[in-house]
This record gives sequence, C-alpha cells and structure tokens, in this order.
Amino acid sequence: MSSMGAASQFAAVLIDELVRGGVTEAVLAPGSRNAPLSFALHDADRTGRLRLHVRIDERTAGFLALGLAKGSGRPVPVITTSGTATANLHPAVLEADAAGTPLLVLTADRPPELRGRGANQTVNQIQLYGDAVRLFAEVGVPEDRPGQNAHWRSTASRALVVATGALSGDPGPVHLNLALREPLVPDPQGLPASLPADLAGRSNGGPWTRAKAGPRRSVPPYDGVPRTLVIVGDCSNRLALAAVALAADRGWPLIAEPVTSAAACGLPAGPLLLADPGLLARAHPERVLVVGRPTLSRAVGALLRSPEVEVDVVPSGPRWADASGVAARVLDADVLEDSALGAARDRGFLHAWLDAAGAAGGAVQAFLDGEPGLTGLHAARAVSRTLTGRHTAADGEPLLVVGSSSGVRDLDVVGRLPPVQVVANRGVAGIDGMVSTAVGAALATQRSGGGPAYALLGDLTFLHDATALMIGPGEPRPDLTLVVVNDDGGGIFTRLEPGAAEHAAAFERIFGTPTGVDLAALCAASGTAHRRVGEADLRAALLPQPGLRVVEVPVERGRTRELHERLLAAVRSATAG
Ligand SMILES: Cc1ncc(C[n+]2csc(CCOP(=O)(O)OP(=O)(O)O)c2C)c(N)n1
Ligand SMILES: [Mg+2]
Repeated sequence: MSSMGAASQFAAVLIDELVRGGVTEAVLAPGSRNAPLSFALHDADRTGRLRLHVRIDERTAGFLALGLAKGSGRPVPVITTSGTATANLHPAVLEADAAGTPLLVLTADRPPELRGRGANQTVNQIQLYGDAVRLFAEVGVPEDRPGQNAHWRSTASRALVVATGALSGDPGPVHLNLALREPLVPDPQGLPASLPADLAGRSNGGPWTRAKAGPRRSVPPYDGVPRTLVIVGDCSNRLALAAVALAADRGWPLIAEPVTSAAACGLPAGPLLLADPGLLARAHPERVLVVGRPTLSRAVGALLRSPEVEVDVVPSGPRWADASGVAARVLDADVLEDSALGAARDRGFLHAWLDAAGAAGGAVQAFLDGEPGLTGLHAARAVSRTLTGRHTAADGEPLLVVGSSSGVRDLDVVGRLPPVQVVANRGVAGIDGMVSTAVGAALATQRSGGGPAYALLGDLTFLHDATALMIGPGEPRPDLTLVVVNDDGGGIFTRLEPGAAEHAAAFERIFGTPTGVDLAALCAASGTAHRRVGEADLRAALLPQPGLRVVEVPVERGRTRELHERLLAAVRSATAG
C-alpha cells in the first residue's frame, strides 16, 4: 500500500475517478475536514485534468457549480467542509433537483466516533437534502485495506451514472457524504506523481463502471389535430428545438418562454396573446401541446384549464409537469422527432395566431418607442437587441442568463430573442444564487468556444448573491455583463395583487423592500467594473467587453404597474384589428 494516509488515498482516487467519468470542472469551498479533497483537486487542476474554482461562500459555490453544469451539460462536483457549510448548498440542490441538473455534492464529515457527542463543526449530514437528491451515499471512513479501491471507484461511477441520468433519463443532484479521519493533509513529501497499482483505475483510462441506456423505443406518430397550439417552457434545448421543428412541420403556432433556444422561434408577445380574449374567441386551440415546464405566465394555466382544450405534455424525462392537473396524455420526447406526418393544416387557425402576433409584436415595439425614460421592458429589449445585432459566427454563440423576477417576464413580452443559449433557474425560480449561476454558465460556455455572456437581473436578485463578486485573484473569470435593472426593490410585486392601491400603506415596507444600496460602491469594494447608464448610452454600454462587469439600469418602480396596464391595453386594441 501507499505511504499516503487513507483519507488522502481516497481523495486522490475519488477525483481521479470523477475525471475519468467526464468531470472537467470542480468547485471548492475551503475548510479543514475537506483538506484531503482540496489537495487532490489542486493537484488535478495543476496537472490540467480539471479546472478548479475556489469560492469562500458555500451558497455561491453551490450555484457556481450549478451554472457550470447548466452551461456545460456535464456533471460538476462542489466540495465543502462539514457543518453549516453543507446546509448552504441546499438552495442549489433544490434547483438542481427541479431543473434536472447533474450537481455532485461532496460534503466532508466527521468520522462516526466524533458524531452526536458535541464535537466541533458537526451536524447530522446523513440524507441532509432529503428527497431532493437522486442518490445519497454515506461512503464510510477510508481505510487502507484491500478492496477499498473498488468501493471508492464504483461509488464515484455510480454517483455520475445517477447524476447524469444515463440509465434513468432523469438527471439531477447526488450527495456523497465523506467521513474523513486524520491525517487530513498529505505526507510532507506531497502526493505521489501517480497512484500506486492497488489504487489504479481501469487500464483503458475510462470510468470504473459504464452505463448506457437501451435502444430507443419506437413511438407511434403523434396524431395531427390541426388546431394545436404548442407551448414550450423550461426544458433541454434539444427538446425545445425539436418542438419548433414539429410545429413548423404541422403548421401549429408556437409560443416559447425565453428560457430555452426555442425562444428565437416563438410568436412575439406570447403571454399577451394567451390572455387575449378576442384571439381566443376567433381561434381557440382544440389541443395544447406543452413541451417542458412553463412557469412564467398565469395565462398559460388559464388556457390549459379551459374545458375546450385537450392537453398533452412532453417532459424532458420521467417527471412531467402538470400544475393544473389537466394533462390527458404524457408523451415520450421521441414524438417530437417524428416530424413528417404531413397532417392536414388549418390555415385559418395558424394565420389568426400569426396575424395577432404580428399586431401584438408591433404594438409592443411602438409602445416602448413612445414611452419616455427607461423601464425594465426597455432594458430587456436592449439586451435582446444586443444579442441579435452584434455577434457573428466567429464570436461564438452568446449566452443569456435570465434572473427569476421581472427580467424574464419582460423578455417574454418584448422578445424576440435570437438563437442564443439561455440559462435560467426556472426549477424553483429562486432569486438566490443568480450571479453565481451566471458566472458558472459563462465560464463553462466560454471554455468551449462560446461568445459573450449577458445576465438580466433585478437589483434584489443581484444583491442576494453579492458574494458571487468576491472572486480570488487566481480564479478563472468569465466575460460576463450583469445587466442589473435597479428599481430599488421588488418591482414584480407592484404587478401582483399586493401592488393594488388598497394595500399601498403597507406595500413599501413588506413588498417593495428598498435597500438604497449604492451599487457602484458595492462593485468598487469587490473590484468589479460598474457603469450606470441612461436612455442615451444603454445600447452602447452593452457592446461586448472582456471581463466581469455590471451595467446598472436605473428605473422607477412606482411606474411599473400602470406601465403594464397601458401596454396590455395597447396590445389588446392592436390585435382587435
Ligand atoms: C430565494 C428567494 N426569496 C424570495 C423570493 C420571492 N421573490 C420573488 S421576486 C422577488 C423580488 C425580486 O426583486 P428584483 O430582483 O429587484 O427584481 P424586480 O422584480 O424588481 O425586477 C422576491 C423577493 C424568491 N423567488 N426567491
Ligand atoms: Mg428590483
């Protein structure tokens, strides 16, 4: 056996096996109990086997890993010490569960003899994340004895197979709890250059255990109800683009939330069309095909609940979304791939939707052109125009990260987005961790040739994850523009029931929640470039630039509710003809 302590042996084997299984990025938050893993990760980064990112805040680390996983489509481990550190990963685990993201949570823990007896920094980490993880394993204290290598390597392989959904088609987070006993640092002579024979992986350099799903099932063709409306929500880009191809083939109108690449192909002003009584009276769908998980607009649920429509859903994996409890059929994603049915078209139906979309899209643009000053809608339009106008194939595909509050809904109204990669934490739609998610997604896409990255966020969403800006000097940094729409508080609530005039006395303190934070000073404190823009220089400020920077767009929150009421009225009168 090697001269390394068992904990260091285990850490070296675990990281080696993860690299063999396809891991290329890892996120680490510092601590003492996870020191063996920290050394092994540092070594793997130094030798170019993976790229390591170190963060001081575990919540940020968790969301950074989530963003890296969403941006790369690969499993990404996040490694923490024991105690409260592990609970700070919980929000990212919940998002990874709901969004089906392969997040690999590796928490260091005290060995059993130190648990439940008042030892420092010790909490019950067993099944800490409950049923939010696809797999939990208490790996056991590493021991230097024959047979351990197979246990360690097969555990790591199993974690990757489950996290990536290789067999289940249901990717998601996995938690390995790692009890580590001292010594927690390697021998003074350091880690050996290569692992000893009894700790080696498969001689072909591949993973210990490979898993591959069986052949595709054959799926009967999706029958052609001509008056079908397709709604694309949160799902994989592959599924979203298959839905676009199917809708084009069948002559079905398609509305796509701005959370996948399908947004480039959907009808403009989608949520306004879905709530348009005149259009629904003229051209009510008989069937709605819901692809993925729509979450943005109440109008979607209202349409799905209407007794005149039949609802079919196509989920990304075995979990399907049917929040209104109306789905008649859950269909295999393969139905979307079968695009040449040659079904009868109902041109009248399609054209009613196309005409209304043309009128609504034009009305939105005219409304914004005539509206003085900057609003969140203008910021969303400027971002979407920047992405449309300024890139060539040589720049690489741009990335857009969309925050969870007003920004994503504003984009939904002002679209249309060009075909860019979109990342949004729609799994649980938290306003937490968005800056880290954006940093991670930008780092991952730009590593594989992706173009400039933009994130559209509200001020509270930005402030919620301010520690994301605290990036150490040696850490990789993305080219990312954080467009922060600053209305000093929660603008979204002005548009919901609490924003009605009768609640005005209480609104500001318990919903508006202004902070008055000086974003320029906050950015300066973390060495982040910052620019506050007005109407005249917004577009110019968004031109691609290297590095991580903030473009602050100040807007007036008090105007938001009335602005959207007027916009809706303008669109209604345009679509009425
Ligand atoms: C972690 C978390 N806490 C609270 C909420 C509830 N919430 C939704 S939107 C919002 C306000 C967001 O404000 P901001 O980011 O400034 O966006 P705005 O709507 O003002 O553009 C809050 C608190 C949430 N979604 N997630
Ligand atoms: Mg705000």
